[in-house]
Amino acid sequence: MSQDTRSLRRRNIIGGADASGDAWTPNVNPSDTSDVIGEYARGSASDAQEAVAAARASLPRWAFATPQERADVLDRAGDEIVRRADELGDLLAREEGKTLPEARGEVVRAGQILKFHGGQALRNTGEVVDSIRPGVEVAVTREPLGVVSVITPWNFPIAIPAWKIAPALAYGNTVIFKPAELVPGCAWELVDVLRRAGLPDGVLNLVMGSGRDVGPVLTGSPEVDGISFTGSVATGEQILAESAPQRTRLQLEMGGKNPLVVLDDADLGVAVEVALQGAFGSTGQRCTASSRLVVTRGIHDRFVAALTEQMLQWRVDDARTDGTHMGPVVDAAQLAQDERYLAIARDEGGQLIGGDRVERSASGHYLSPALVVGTDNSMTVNREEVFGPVASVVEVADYEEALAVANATEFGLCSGIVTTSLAAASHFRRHSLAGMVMVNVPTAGVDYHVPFGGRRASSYGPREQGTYAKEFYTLVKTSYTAPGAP
Ligand code: UN1
Repeated sequence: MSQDTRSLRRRNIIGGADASGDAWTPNVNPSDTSDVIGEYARGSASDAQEAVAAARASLPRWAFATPQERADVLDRAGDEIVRRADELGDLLAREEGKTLPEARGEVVRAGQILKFHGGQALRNTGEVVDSIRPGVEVAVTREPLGVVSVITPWNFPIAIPAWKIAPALAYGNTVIFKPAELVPGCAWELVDVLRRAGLPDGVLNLVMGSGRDVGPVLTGSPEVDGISFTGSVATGEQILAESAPQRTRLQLEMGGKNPLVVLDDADLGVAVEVALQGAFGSTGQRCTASSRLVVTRGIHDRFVAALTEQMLQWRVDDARTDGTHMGPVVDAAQLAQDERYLAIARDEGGQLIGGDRVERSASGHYLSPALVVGTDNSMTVNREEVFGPVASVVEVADYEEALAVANATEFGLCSGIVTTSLAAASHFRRHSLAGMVMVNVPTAGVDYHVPFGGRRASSYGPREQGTYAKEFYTLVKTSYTAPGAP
């Protein structure tokens, strides 16, 4: 590690300027905990208050900016992110631990998201309708929601911030952005790119730090009109309770316990590949991960054998080493949580394959992919989100039982099925109680131009992404005009 890197310090960005402050959090590489990327500001409640005030003050300027100005900023920023995909992908892999190809892909996706919403800024169309009264015209238009708190998790350090911030800006809102403490590096770069792309001061404010310190201001202030949050169910429910008295508009994306159904008629190669990527891609640290593999009897043993064989060949290593299939777990606390769930799964009667600590030359949080076989759907590992490289297998008799097990969860983010039967695929698409249904593709890894979100305990509020993002980020106005005297 070079001396330069050691001395890297990044401040919060409030009102367009570097904020003062003297509390810092080291940004540690989970592949090599001796590698400190830099020190990032740990904001206070008063920083958060200043950021809310700056966002409020700049709202008229941005809410009435031309769509062209908003489009240009987002488009320029998107171009820069795509151009710097190698460099930013390296930073992402280094601070979060997903592999370089995964990290680079996420950076490119973030750039594409910014450019997509740049285009959307120019398409904020409304409706003009004849009134039921003669001589009156009715117009339905969309105005910015206002000041929005964007609170993001550590597992997609640039794509999730991009898919919340880009539509917020496209529709004329101002933002206070609070990234997860573990991944301030990509967050800072994203804000820096956007400010250099021409965003006026105060439109996008960055408050890094602990949720305990800055969260109550960002979620409880009467000056905040909306909160877009992705993270745990517990935090989401706390935000729901704390923001209710202010009637703040909410968009909450929380956990998942996503089923992947594998039917007897599936192509075995497709089933194994879809399960591997869905369960263990990004170290399984995705709310869209396929964590419950619901497999019919006729293919169960062949599927488990083939999946195990592939899984045991996966190389778990430094996220930035060539040939690594799976990077480390994000930190020691998450690793302890993963291992706790593996112990519970074993105690409740599951048989564990893999799930071992792995030693590498550098000290990182390495865990090999884990498959728990012989489980039933009532076991803890099938009810609670682990958020690690852990999948369990539930054997079922037939499609009907598979569908019932798939739907028997308090969550409802996504679901998948691997089958060659059009009838089964069509039935599953209609009857799955999830917000997103995947047929013969992994449950994780979504497109950015279509809606994202789930049902039940997974999601609350309007959908994210694509054209649907405007439902959260705009207020509808219906105006009646009588041009002349009646
Ligand atoms: C994806 O699977 O492409 O936190 C995205 C998460 C989700 C994003 C998943 N909100 O894992």
